[in-house]
Amino acid sequence: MLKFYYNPLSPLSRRVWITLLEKEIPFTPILINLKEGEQFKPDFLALNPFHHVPVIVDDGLRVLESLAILDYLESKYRDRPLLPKDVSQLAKVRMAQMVSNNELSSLVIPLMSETEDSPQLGKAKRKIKRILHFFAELLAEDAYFGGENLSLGDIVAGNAIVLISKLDFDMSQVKKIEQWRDRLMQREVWQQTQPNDKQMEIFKQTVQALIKSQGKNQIIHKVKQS
Ligand SMILES: N[C@@H](CCC(=O)N[C@@H](CS)C(=O)NCC(=O)O)C(=O)O
Repeated sequence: MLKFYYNPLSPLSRRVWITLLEKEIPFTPILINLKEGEQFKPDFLALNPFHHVPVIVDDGLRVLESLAILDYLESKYRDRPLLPKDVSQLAKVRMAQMVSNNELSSLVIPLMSETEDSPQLGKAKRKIKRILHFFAELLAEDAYFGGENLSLGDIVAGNAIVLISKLDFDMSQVKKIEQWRDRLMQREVWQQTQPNDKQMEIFKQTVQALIKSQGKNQIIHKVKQS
């Protein structure tokens, strides 16, 4: 059976976790305790020399990098497709994925580390708002980025948006995105995989400890590579 190396507090693991569950692919979860440094153990480094979760091993094939894993799962497991056939819908799904990755993900760091009066926090919030308006434009009148059905774009972008909401960003500024987020959160798989308040607290403390030990720019750089 497919093995899934993950940590439930890792937003990038969650992309893969949600995809596995939404596609109803059977898997064995293997928890990697990042706080205890299990990602640096030789057995795990043999799977991922860059010491990151998520990783999957399927039929003897090891795949790392969350987006590469999503593409692999979609190509191999054809049931419950998460990519639309229509080319313009597909372009929207890909844009949602890439904008989340390249523009949005790193903005989580200032939300967790800057004080209310910091100019960096104001700048991050303004950029998030710009991204939300762009997502609203992509969604247009559809329920999801891929049209009427959930897509990989919704999983990647939605996962980041739910996290940002949990960091007290006011989503009601862009109603269409707030409603889309609520639509995602009505799905059983999303309720099952999103962190509760206690887990969010642990996540924040872990990121703050990383910022303290490695510096904010280093962490932002790492998130940008995700
Ligand atoms: N580009 C990778 C990044 C994965 C990544 O940064 N994972 C984090 C958790 S969200 C991790 O494993 N951090 C532990 C470490 O780097 O030691 C991906 O998209 O899969």
